[in-house]
Amino acid sequence: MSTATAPEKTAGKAGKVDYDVVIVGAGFAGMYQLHKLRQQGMSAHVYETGSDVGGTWFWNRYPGARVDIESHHYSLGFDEDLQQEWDWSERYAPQPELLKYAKHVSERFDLRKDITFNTKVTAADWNEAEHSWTVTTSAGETVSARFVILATGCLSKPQRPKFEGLENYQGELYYTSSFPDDVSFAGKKVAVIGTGSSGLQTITAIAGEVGSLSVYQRTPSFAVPAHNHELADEDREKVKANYAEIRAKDFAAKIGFDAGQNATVMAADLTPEQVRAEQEARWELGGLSYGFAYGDILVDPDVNESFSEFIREKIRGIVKDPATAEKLSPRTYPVASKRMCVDTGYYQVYNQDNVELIDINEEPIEGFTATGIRSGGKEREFDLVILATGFDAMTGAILDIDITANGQAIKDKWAHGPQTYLGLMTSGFPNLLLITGPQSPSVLTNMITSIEYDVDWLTRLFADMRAAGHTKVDARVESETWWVTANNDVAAGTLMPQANSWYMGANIPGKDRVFLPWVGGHDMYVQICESIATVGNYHGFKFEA
Ligand code: NA7
Repeated sequence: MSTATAPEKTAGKAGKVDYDVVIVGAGFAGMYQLHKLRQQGMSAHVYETGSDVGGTWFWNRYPGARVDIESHHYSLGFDEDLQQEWDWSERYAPQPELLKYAKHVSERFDLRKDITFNTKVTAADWNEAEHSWTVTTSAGETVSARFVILATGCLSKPQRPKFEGLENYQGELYYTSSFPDDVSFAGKKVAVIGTGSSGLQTITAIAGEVGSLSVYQRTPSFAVPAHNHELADEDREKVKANYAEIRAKDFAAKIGFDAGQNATVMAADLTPEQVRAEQEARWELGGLSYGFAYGDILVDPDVNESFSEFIREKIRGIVKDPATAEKLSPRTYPVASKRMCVDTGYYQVYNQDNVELIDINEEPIEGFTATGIRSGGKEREFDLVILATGFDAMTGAILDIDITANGQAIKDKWAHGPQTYLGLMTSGFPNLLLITGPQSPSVLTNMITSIEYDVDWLTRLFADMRAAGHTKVDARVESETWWVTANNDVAAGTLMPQANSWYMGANIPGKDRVFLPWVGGHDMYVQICESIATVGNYHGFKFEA
């Protein structure tokens, strides 16, 4: 690295630190980052709130929890032996298997010895004189580190709405985001609030076991069938023989996995019959591929309406009661502008006599009583209530940590939305790095692909800094402003901001409406980050020794 973009050099400022790097979070991002830093001879320590590794898959253990991207895509590709030795059992792996995989990764690379569990990082303060962070944990420990990496996950701060009287409810109450093991549903009167991916998966899994099920829906989801199935040995062998090609395609894809995207083919240029045939084919194929059939689904309102209406038609074909089918049919936002759900028999549940759907727009939830929920002036009694009410996405977990640098708090800087450079740094907070941060492609892609790319990019940054004798990196304000503007502009060119989605922060009362992930695609993001790091010599970053 030359110093063409690093004018503000001061020699030899850095003091001694406990660790080169403190990593926050032991999900796939934190684990892979730890492994890479060790390989580079850096000392790193991970703090994790949970009692084990796995992040999302440690916490989200509600019934039916399952990944919505095919297992072999949603798995780490950095180590050939790891991917050859691991056998996925189903097309879409269930949560217990994903957690087992995460544990396997931690054991295989001997990661646990550098992870402190049951410990939350509560604060981090930048020490300009020493070029280091002082990190404070919930255990009262204080350690210093040259760098802090936030591997805190995009969906890790649960949203827990303050329903009136919730504290008075005497029955069983669970959140999908922290579900206990061994909950029995048999014969019970159960309510589920929330119909995003977690709600849909829970509802589908428990409907056959409960006595009765009442679903409180605020906004219906678009769900496409998973056509999940057990994998045969020959399926696994085929994947294993082709991993190199699969990973290469995943990394080159807009969404971080190959879903047969037709990004350059526009539905508007085709006949309705051709489009219809493609919709049917994608429905039969199953999975998120449906939303990527053409390049204009999230740009052209007419094309989008055709893809929305096709799903509504499928709902009407599955759900026998027309009024229920209509309630389940999304009409207030474009398909794929909120994350679509990948279901395993969700709509069919509503043909059961013991299942009722309550549209809370017609029957607003007034609150909880000791024995149930009151909505629209009517009280229903429940033995068990499940809240599947989502997350304070992308910024929640970061802002939960009291992060300060040079008298500024990140909470204040991001009061009206995140400001990052490439989703990797926020200016004024030196040596604070983000994996799949806000304004990175992250949640609009296969998270594993995004995680691997970000970790590799950061690892190269550290190596280049070490080679150049630099101990401090920060993002330039003007580069950050450019990236934030680009992020908003690209999003504004799509239909995505029309939805009241967690992508927009719209699910959290009081959160500013800002489109949080980079919508320009993983492929373009990689091109930008690569050119900035190599051709641009880390243009937009400034370094000091
Ligand atoms: P989501 O997708 O944010 O779903 C949360 C659901 O809870 C959604 O239907 C919300 O309705 C509903 N919700 C939230 N707050 C309330 C209140 N106060 N009252 C009633 N209903 C409410 O989270 P998930 O955990 O299901 O999925 C997150 C991601 O995980 C998913 O996208 C996949 O990527 C995997 P709303 O739609 O906001 O009207």
